[in-house]
Amino acid sequence: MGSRVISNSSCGRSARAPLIGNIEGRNVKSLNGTWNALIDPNQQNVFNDLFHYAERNHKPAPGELLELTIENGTTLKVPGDWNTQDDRLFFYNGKVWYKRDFQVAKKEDKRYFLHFGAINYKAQIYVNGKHVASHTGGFTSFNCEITDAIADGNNFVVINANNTLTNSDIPTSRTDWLNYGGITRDVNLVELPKAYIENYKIQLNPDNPKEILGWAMINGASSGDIKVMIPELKINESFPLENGKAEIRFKASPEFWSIGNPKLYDVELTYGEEVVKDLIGFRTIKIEDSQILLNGKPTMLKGISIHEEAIGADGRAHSYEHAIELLQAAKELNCNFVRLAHYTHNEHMLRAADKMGLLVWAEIPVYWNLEFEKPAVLEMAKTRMDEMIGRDQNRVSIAFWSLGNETPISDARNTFFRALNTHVKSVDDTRLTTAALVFGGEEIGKMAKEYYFPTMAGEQFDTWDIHIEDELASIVDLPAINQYFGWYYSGFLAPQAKIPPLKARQVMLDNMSKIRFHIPGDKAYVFSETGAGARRGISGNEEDMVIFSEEYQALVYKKQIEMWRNQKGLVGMSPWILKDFRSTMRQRQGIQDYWNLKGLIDDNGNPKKAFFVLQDFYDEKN
Ligand code: GCB
Repeated sequence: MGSRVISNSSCGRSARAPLIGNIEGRNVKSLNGTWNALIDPNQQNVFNDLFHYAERNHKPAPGELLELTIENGTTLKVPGDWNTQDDRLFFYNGKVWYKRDFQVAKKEDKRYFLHFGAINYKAQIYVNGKHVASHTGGFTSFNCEITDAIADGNNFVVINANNTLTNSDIPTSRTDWLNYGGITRDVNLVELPKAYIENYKIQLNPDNPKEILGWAMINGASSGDIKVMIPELKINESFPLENGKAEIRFKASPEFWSIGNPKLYDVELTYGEEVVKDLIGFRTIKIEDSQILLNGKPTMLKGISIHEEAIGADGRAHSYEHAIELLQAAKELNCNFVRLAHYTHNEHMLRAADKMGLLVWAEIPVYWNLEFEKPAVLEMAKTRMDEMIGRDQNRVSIAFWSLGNETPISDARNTFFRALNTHVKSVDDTRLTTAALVFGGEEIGKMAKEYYFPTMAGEQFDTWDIHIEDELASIVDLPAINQYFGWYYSGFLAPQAKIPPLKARQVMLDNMSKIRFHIPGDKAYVFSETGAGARRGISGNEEDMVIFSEEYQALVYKKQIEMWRNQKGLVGMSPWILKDFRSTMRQRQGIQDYWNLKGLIDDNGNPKKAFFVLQDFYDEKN
């Protein structure tokens, strides 16, 4: 059982505090709604002007000349990205100031916190004119204590959100998704007792499924007992605190949570006057003999990748309803597994996946090329992981922690991943680690030389062997491969083989069933991405292979499926992607218009032809 996640933040009565686990199970008041906002594109001195008025919580009087003040500025909905709330902010990367008033009936024997589901990317928080916390990282939750900063009655909070990304950030500014800015997830005011349950972990012992293991941390007291109750299992046990932490261990034989039977138990933790309620499931996940075993049973991962964008509602998904709609679409596809790419999704997704019986791959935005050689970048990645695990460690659906996506091979990068993998294992050993490997141009070049040219010269090959030579495959428990046969790779093959692009695509498709992947150590692996772009409504004959037609996308899926059937050690897949998503990289006018079109459903949830191809394949695997 891994150790507790320790937040790197400073702790005080008005400061960023260690993450409060299970925010849903606490006494909260939502601060969602319409907030005042001021755009600060030039990043010049707005703070001072704003602060001048904000300090006094100045409300403009009729006839008063105020220009740069938030009360006279625009408004934005929270939670929500700014890009899709105002056309002028669609491409905006920079600072926006937010403000809202809130009331507190302040009690002397309580402590007060602000909890943020996520703010992208950097956040500065001020309460009643006082700086109380800062946070970096656009996809994880954080909270700050404001007990000493608030008064009984009216208070106000000012937040500066800045979504500017640099080469030293995680992610960097180069991403194939829209860098949605703002307070993108729920904001809550939290009232807690002086000594409260900070966080806890309650999971099945991975080595003994008849035992439950975990820990609980108390903030504000170091001794006493913490009580754990699972009424349905007749568990009612107390565990003593030592230096504020209790080790939890008891015998139990819970019914397993599984894909067909997502059994969750009511779990109650009590410390002093505080009772925290949660819904927790129990299962084991392992890899043995090149198979994924869920509760000891071989399980094929029939998956789909998902970005955090709502169906039929522009922008970042942020509600439980959005989560249900996305996961429902995955279920219609006959999935039992979702890859939540490429960053930590909101907590609603995990709660919904727990209830719907979907296995989850959870990821941090270590994406493409980071400054892997910099120790600070590794520390940042560890913090992203700690924050994700600290929030989600009791979500039974999460089977895999993904360390990163398509990172170019180098010694520095391998050292980085070895350290990150060891770190994750030390924090949580009830899940498996994974990472999506890049497979691309170089390999295709090699294939062209080794296979295509000799074949043209008359020599016949029965198989196209692809040997994955990336050390990362050995570092993680479950290697995952992103491959785009039938889509990008013809673009590499055509110049190598000196054939026209259309011919290159034909060669690829004709030969896909001959491809055989070989993974170091013959480990079990998944295809974490594959796919092709199609704009719903564009059609063409399959034989014509019209780019962006639904028929061509469907053809690529058919050929992929033929290939999947021939792979040894392939234990699942999560093709790219459930729904079309916004990306500023996709600028083909009249077709893409800033959308990545590899979705199996369009933005409004309408299925494309390939949806049914994958749906049938997954159905057959039932
Ligand atoms: C990839 C990336 C993913 C992209 C996708 C694409 O390999 O991992 O973030 O969106 O390809 O559509 O090119």
